[in-house]
Amino acid sequence: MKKQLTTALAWMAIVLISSAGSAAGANMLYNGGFEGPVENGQPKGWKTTVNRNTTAEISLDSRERRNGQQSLKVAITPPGGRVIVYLEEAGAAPITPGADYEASCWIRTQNLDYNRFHEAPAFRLNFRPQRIRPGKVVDLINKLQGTSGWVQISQKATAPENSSRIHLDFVLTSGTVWIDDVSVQRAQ
Ligand SMILES: [Ca+2]
Repeated sequence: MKKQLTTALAWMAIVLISSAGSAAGANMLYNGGFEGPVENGQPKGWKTTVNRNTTAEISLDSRERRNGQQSLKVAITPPGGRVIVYLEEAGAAPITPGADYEASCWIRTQNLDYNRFHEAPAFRLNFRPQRIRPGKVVDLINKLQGTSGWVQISQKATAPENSSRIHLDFVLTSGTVWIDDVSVQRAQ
């Protein structure tokens, strides 16, 4: 009887570890596909901020999506400005300091451009409270110029010793961007 109980506890431990997302290959983001509900005007697990003097429309789009029922759509009117879409603290499982992580997303763009300050749209990966310097940044103009349709963008980073969570965001400047299937995984 005692042995059976020990086996059951061992099983529970395995299930708990894998559901916390620390196993390699599991997506640590809870709403990376933007399928969750809208809470306080924001997609669950995410926050969006629109800078002053920026005209933007942010919505969940059920027509243009890579997976599931919807994607996040951000449409910024020329001459552009700055919208930040960032992962909320509670939007991902905690990380293991010293481990390697790969962040990936799928993006589709239309009339993507710099803003009036010549700032480029970007997909950024970092950690908190301790950050990596420099942080990982993919310039979306550089990566997506001349493309149409959904494109996958990935980047890797090692979590610093005093970090406990991922900081992931999109800086959007001008034009329309659809984002779907965002994931962060332990690198294999
Ligand atoms: Ca989706």
